[in-house]
Amino acid sequence: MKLTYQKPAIEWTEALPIGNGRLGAMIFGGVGTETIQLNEDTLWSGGPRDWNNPRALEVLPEVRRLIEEGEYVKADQLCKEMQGVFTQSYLPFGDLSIIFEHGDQADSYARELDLQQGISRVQYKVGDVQYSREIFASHPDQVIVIRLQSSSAGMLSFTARLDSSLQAQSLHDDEHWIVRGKAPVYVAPNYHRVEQPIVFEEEGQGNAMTFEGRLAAVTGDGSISVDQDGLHVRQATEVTLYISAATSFNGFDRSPGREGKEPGKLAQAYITKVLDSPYESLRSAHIEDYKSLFDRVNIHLGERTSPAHMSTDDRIQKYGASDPSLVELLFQYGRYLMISSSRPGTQPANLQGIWNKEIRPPWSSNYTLNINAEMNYWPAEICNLSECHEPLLEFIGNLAVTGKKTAEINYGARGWTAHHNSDLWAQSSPVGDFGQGDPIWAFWPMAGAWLSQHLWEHYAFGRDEAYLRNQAYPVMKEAALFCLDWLIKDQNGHLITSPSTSPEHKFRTEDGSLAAVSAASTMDLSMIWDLFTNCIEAAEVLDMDEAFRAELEQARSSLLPLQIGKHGQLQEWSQDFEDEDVYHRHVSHLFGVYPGRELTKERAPELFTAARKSLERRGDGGTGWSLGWKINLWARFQDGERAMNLISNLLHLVDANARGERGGVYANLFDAHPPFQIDGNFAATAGIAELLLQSHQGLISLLPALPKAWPTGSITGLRARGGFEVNLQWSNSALSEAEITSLNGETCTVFASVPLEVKDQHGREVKLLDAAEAGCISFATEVGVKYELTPKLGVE
Ligand code: FUC
Repeated sequence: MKLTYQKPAIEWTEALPIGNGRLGAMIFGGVGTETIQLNEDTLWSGGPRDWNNPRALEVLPEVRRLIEEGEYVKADQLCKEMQGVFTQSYLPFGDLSIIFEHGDQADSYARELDLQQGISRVQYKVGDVQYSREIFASHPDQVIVIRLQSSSAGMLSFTARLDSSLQAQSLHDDEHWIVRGKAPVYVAPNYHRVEQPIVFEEEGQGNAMTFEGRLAAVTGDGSISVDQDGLHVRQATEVTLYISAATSFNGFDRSPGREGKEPGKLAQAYITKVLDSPYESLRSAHIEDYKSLFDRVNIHLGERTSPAHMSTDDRIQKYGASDPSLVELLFQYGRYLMISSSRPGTQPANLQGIWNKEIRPPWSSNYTLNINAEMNYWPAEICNLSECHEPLLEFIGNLAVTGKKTAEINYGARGWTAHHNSDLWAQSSPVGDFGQGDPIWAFWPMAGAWLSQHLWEHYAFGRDEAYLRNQAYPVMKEAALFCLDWLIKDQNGHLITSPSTSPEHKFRTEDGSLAAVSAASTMDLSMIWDLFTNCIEAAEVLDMDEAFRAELEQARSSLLPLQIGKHGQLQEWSQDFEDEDVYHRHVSHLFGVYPGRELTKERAPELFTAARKSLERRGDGGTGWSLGWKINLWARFQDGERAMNLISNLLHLVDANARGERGGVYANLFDAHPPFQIDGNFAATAGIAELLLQSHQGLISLLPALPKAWPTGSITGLRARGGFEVNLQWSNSALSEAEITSLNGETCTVFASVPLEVKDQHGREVKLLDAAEAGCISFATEVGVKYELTPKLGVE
């Protein structure tokens, strides 16, 4: 479980990421100069603003009329008047550079990222002296720790400094090197052309976010001094460097300038706290904390087929998915990245997780809510990192606050809504700078419906009823209220959405022009079905809101039915329009297959077949995240071979400077849209799990889509809905044993392709109940008990 390389990184996408949820670092591992690029997850441009637009409500009836009359292009135009501001941008914190006196020439160079310990290491020899570095981001201690060592006494001499590319000063006190700065008050998205894309406020205005970083060193035998050039260490054998960082961010609804925290105090406090701790105790606290999450899941898909010493980028290029252990690494890397970018109390992982070097990163490195932000969290529950899901769940709560105003002002609706993009400030309106955006992405008031699925799924897996009652359901209910008000009746009395888009994919109108908005895209209807269904089930669990439940049931049954088009495909729009691009990267209309649960073979066989046809038509190409979505979809279609093809396409090495629609991974295994976007990493992890275990149909399906390439293997610690933890072993491409631990004492229903018998952890036979579903077994469980399921001997 290591990423390994025999040379330092030159490109950022060769550098290795570490993180503690809040602090992130990209380690280049240079010999003469080490560069460590730093991030702090609350360092964003801007502050809370008014992004709502009363004009939206004024033009809404006219937009709806145009759509009804089939004037889609005109409707698109008018829809532009419904927009608000662009979101703000996630920012880089700074760069640490360490300039070594030993120079650049080294032998026996190696660097690695150890996923088992959450530590990155660099080693090399200069002459006879062996140098080594160990770097980690500690969650318990909230600092980045860098341990430098030389094999001969006193051979470490260097100068280190931390600098920022924002409006910042680098200074020092007697002991620490300090960087102190201000974030811009405005950063335009990288795709938006404006004269002044980055705006810092004038002196004395006091609205901007401020930040501070500190660097300190401890050594046993060397000398340490600080001056205006940096922090100097001379003739040491062992040195530990500590980096702390903080911003004035004090909540999504508070001015980071006027009502902010004091970053200087925070950065100082973090560092003072660790200076007296021995390195070993910081290191073991970090490892213990990290392993408590990482070790929950073990995976084995087959023996390594690439040579043991081959570097990770070579393995990707020469072996790709044909090396099962590289697929294991990809799977665990997604879990590693989640642990490193999303912890209780931090911000949710954004488009780049927490790792970003640019002031104007691609798409502002924001929260893109029409797929990417949700995709980030697909592995959280199934891959046993439920607490890492929390930052998103909290964030949804913030959006429900800002989005309530948007619902009211823009649409005159109850409840809350959010659109295609959001940011640290929980922006909830459409983006586009009041008419500059294309409605194909800017107009999409459905984020509340999609995000609410995460609130429900956290309960579906963990069964925490207090959480459902106090945190999740109230927000889900308000999202549903918005949808109830947003839905209108068509001439036949069906409920439809209008205006409606299928994210980022246009259709051809009768005269061949391209248009974005129409009525009732399949995705809208599927997400509303999902939200209403989840709300109904939640209210049942909580035994409340009977009348509301009935209203939702009524509305759900009145939704315009999904339709099958002329190619036998699941229609993407309510009319059987031609696609702008049949290979388009978004597969929004397949929401009901994954991540939803509306379309299954059992519930809706014809639509399920049509959905599969749609996916076939889309092909096996796409951006990184698009490939990731398709892995999950093929898993739900129980086609392991097709999923394997997608995994193979994703494990394609992408050049650091490539752009476009052919996805893959970079040398550091980061997902390449390209450019870098972390969503594809998370989707790949979720998809690999989904091939081995599914639980979206009220039962646990074991090895539903095992690819032939992994005839023998095992996975432990996956979670299934209903409060179960599952270990699986298989050989000859068939299940040999499953262990299911019940965390909530619910009845367990299991489907596998072989007949099974069940014993409890003491070897006692467990009585089977009558299973409602054909081919399944069902048994009652007790909390905390592990059940062993094995194929019945002699039964084929
Ligand atoms: C959506 C996608 C793009 C990109 C962007 C961040 O708009 O269509 O491909 O991933 O999000």
